[in-house]
Amino acid sequence: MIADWTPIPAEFAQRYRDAGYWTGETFGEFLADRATRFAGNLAVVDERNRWTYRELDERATRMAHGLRAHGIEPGDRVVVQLPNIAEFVAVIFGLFRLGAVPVFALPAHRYAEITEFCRITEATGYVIADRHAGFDYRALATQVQAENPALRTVFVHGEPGEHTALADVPVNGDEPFHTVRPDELSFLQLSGGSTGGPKLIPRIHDDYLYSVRESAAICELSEDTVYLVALPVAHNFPMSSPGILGVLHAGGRIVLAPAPSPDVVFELIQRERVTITGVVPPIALQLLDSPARGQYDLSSLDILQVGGAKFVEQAARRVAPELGCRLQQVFGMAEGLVNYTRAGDPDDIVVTTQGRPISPADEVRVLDEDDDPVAPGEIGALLTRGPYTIRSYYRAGERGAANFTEDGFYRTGDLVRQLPTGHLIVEGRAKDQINRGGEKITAEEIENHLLAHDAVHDAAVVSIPDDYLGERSCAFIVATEPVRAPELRRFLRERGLAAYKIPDRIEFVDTFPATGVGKTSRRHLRAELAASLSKES
Ligand code: OOB
Repeated sequence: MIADWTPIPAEFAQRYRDAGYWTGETFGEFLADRATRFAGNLAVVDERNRWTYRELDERATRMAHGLRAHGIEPGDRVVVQLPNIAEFVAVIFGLFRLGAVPVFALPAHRYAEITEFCRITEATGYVIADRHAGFDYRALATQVQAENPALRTVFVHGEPGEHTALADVPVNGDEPFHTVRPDELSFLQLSGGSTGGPKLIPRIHDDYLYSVRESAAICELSEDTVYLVALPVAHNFPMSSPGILGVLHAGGRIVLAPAPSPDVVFELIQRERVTITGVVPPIALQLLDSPARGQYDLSSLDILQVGGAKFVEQAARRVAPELGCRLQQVFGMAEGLVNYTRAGDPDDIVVTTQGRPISPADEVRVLDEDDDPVAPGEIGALLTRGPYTIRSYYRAGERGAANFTEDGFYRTGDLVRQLPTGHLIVEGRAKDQINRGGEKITAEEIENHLLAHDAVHDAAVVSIPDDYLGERSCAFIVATEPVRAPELRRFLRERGLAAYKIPDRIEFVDTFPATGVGKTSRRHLRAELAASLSKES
């Protein structure tokens, strides 16, 4: 039998334990411990709830008992797709306690993505909200369930329709839970990916909690921390960099924002005396440019973290003087490696670099096209290996193998320069991905959907520079019969593609540029099309 994924090899694991990086802590345990230490402190705040640590811990335990009563077993995969609400925290800690494995989906995902997650993981449960941002997730769930026989139960926050009400799930119980091992699969996170369909990232308690603890230390979190979740909570950045897990680990307070608009964010910073939040560059720009800013008291805000996509220096320089807080750049990836600028870094480093790795054990290689090291300070492809970076994707087989070297380095697909201080500057990308304001789009995935249309002979998806989002997407189409852009967009939406993946621009061409002899290289084709587009703009 082929294993689902390749763990970090035993000799490395031992090294990480000996160094004190992997401590054997698990998610379920750490929350129980914090519930005793910080019992009466507020842990989670959203529009409707204010839960203390004790309350969160009790809710997680009751959720675990209830999920078990509904047939969810240790090791089962459960797709969790919830908006930024307190129940998200109760559900994931319920699953952790039970030893079941959350699969983190984003609210923007639709049929095409969710059905893939269910198919790959053979999920037995799917947790949704009834409606959110004008979309009814119950109908989506019914459709997904029809094609995934393993998916037994859909749990709905709100009106359940034909499914199971999440509110009815929690129960008291005293049957003990399966003992969760720290080297067990703890959850599956999503990869932006660069080839093929979505890829799932297997993380274990030991490796993830190491990154969480160190992130909390780097960001100087404490019991006094109030962290605003402005991004979708299931994304790796607000989850663990230091995110909700870092904050709970430190005994601080999580405040969940229902949307990342300036008014909502400013209002919550003022009302809850928020000390730190993390956003993607377009949101940082909105906060900087919002005329409403002056009407709010933002004096509690100490750190604005910006990451997920490149934050240009010009904007980075505005943060401290205009928002009155410190900027921290975060360059991370759900596969592992996370870089931060630090409190003691000179201002120039903070505004011009994307930080340096969390751990002294993070191995970083900057390589040329032949996989040879570039001269110090030169641009090259970033590869990494370390105590919290995966060695394989989950159930990806051959498809995933190209992303790793024989000796276990992950090919990030990012082009970087490294300073003598260890700080990395992200200079571009070698992977066929579009980074649309932090939301990652795989060119190949969209092309495959376009190719399914009868009128499409060939398709190439490229990025176009954009002042606000950093990049937008453009699909070049060679058509076999007349077809218009709105029809193609509608076609993609009907296939159930998340809205952020629908091409912003669609260009029709007679042929694609020739790419030399032999096999057509999509990589070169995309590069050529992107170059001609940026010349034009
Ligand atoms: C974060 O994670 P993912 O998995 O959504 O995306 C990772 C990719 C990186 O490989 C890089 O291409 C890009 O997103 N990226 C950045 C960046 N931060 C991420 N590119 C330039 N500058 C940055 N600061 O995006 C993520 C995970 C944890 C913490 C923060 C971000």
